[in-house]
Amino acid sequence: MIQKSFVMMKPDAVQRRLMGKILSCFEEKGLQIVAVKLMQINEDLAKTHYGEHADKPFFGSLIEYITSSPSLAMVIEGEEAISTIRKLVGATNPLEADLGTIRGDFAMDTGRNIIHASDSPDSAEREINLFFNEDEICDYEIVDNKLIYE
Ligand code: IDP
Ligand code: MG
Repeated sequence: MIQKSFVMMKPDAVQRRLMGKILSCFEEKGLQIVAVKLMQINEDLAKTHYGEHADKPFFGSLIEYITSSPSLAMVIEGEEAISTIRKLVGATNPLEADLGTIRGDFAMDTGRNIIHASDSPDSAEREINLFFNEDEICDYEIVDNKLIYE
């Protein structure tokens, strides 16, 4: 099933000038970028986005991290995009993430794990709506899809 997922390069990815490299991981896999926005996330938005973690001991430092500098918010589309992107991103703790994954290759610390990706269809829908207006998401035919999919 074709799905859309919400993906966000966190402030450390932007600061470390990794945006191009990480975007290439998704493009080279055959996924389709349908929205991109560099944005300074404010405290309210960060707290809403990470609401499920409000009671965790790391919540305060997570909000500080996510609001510290701009993030690159994206919507990425493709066959089974939500689980496929979670696999590309790798485990939450970069030291446990397999090599070849984005966190496994580019990060060292759970508190600086450079990227977010939706973990289910429900969270994808919630997060896409939280960060993007409908008219910011491009619905377009990408010509090489006939080479990517049978
Ligand atoms: P996920 O990003 O892989 O879905 P979650 O468990 O949903 O992982 O946690 C959300 C984010 O909160 C993580 O990506 C990471 O930035 C941060 N985080 C999670 N656990 C810890 C921790 O133990 N210490 C510091 N930050 C954490
Ligand atoms: Mg999560």
